Amino acid sequence: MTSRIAHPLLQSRVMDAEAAAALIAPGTTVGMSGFTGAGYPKAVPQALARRIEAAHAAGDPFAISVWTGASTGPELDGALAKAKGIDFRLPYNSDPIAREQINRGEMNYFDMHLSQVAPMAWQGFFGPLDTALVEVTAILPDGSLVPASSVGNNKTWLDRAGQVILEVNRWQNPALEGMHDIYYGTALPPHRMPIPLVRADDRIGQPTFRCDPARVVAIVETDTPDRNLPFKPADDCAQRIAGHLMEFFAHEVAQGRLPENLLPLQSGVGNIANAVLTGLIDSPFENMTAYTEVLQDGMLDLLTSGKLRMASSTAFSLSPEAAHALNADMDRYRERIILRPQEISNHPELIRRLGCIAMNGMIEADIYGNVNSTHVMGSAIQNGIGGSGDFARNAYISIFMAPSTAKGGAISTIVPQVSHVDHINQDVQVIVTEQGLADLRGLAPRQRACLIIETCVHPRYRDRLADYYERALRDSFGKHSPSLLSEALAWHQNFIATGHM
Ligand code: 0RQ
Repeated sequence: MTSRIAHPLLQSRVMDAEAAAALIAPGTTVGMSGFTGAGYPKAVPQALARRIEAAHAAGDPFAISVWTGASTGPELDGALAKAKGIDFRLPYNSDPIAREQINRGEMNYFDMHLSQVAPMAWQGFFGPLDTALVEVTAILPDGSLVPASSVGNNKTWLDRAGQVILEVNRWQNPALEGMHDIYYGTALPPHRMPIPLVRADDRIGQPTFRCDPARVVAIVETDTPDRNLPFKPADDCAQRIAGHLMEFFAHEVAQGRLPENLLPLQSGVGNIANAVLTGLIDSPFENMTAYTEVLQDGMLDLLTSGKLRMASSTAFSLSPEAAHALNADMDRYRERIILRPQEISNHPELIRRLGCIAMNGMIEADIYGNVNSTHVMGSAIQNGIGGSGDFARNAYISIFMAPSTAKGGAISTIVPQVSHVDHINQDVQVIVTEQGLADLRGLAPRQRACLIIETCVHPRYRDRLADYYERALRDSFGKHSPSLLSEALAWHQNFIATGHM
């Protein structure tokens, strides 16, 4: 039972999930592991949810603040949200139950750049961290911890928390040991030093987390897989987006603006991003590298194909089949995958230095190239900005992609004005839909508008958008970024009123 816990003192801290959950008090803050459905604690959050439900049934208030790396799984966000046990959440959520509560105004959600979570926690902006609840693969004889399938903010939670609860998950492959690179050199101003990483495959840290065994109050053993959701097979739309991007990359190489093996790739969450990576398998590009935050099926396939030499990430986000393939061949992948803390995987200094090619999904873009990644109809959160802002602003090329319509064509993803801005036009260099790719680099707002309308908009909406733009050009208060203020958000208002833009 305790073979994964090689530290004698820590063996004596093993208990069941109920006993561990009893150590988390109402009103406290828990820093949990977990990033895009990988490496999150699975037993204690569910036991805590049961405890919270019992407290509520007895008429007692009980809620906690939850900090994580990014999204987790139904056993964590889902269970705690269902119990109405979270009153504050940061920094990224994709759980549908939590999303509903956030959008009903019942849960406070601080959606923030993923690279900034750890530094801000160190600065003390968020208040004290009472408990770190972290899933690990194993505990070594010296008490150091072998991370699991994500690193996220775990180093910071383990360093900062008043007490530590560990879940040792036997499902996590012991051969993960040695894959991680945990950097302990970050500091706050005025003591910050350059981070000594100059290539995507540099290792600058150590393979394990440090953790003083005296601060570990509970260890729970588990055996449950990560969330591991399947991806949709790439449909015609995703394949066309991937095709436009392959052409663009080939063109950039031909122009001498990208090397033949491209530059370190960053790829965001979702089915389109996954399809683009799969598209790269049949591309002429060899010996590629990735410096990204989430490693999806497409990237694993790219590694397997040999086209991708190595990938640096902070987490996996795999389908059950891909997780199985990874686990079956972990010794081989360990040489070519590095998992780092998210403050390093998403660090602006490193993204800028490496010259990443950032490829992220979007909800909508406007004719000037402002991008909304997070909000539906200006007020309902979908997921969060995640790492898209860290990468978009600092990338060598910043690309946003989406189908040109959503909800069966009722919505145009290219609109007169975005209903919420995550990425200002200065951070958006390329927009691609299945209709085409707009390279916006070096273009002024009016030039951008013409190119986006001509290239990216679905034919069903093109004439209306061109008409809006022409009238804006004629009647707008200023002519730098022409806009009809009373009409710019009318498409969204139409959708809310009629179900169609
Ligand atoms: O809703 O599920 O109810 O049908 O939004 O859209 O088309 O499934 O696309 O999975 O690629 O996600 C921007 C959300 C795209 C994602 C976003 C509706 C659509 C559907 C999802 P349904 P799709 P994807 C690194 C990078 C921010 C974080 C980020 C995201 C749902 O890419 O969260 O980039 N990005 N992180 O129907 C209304 C529109 C819509 C719309 C789509 N214009 N209006 N609804 N939808 N467009 C990783 C991390 O940071 C962890």
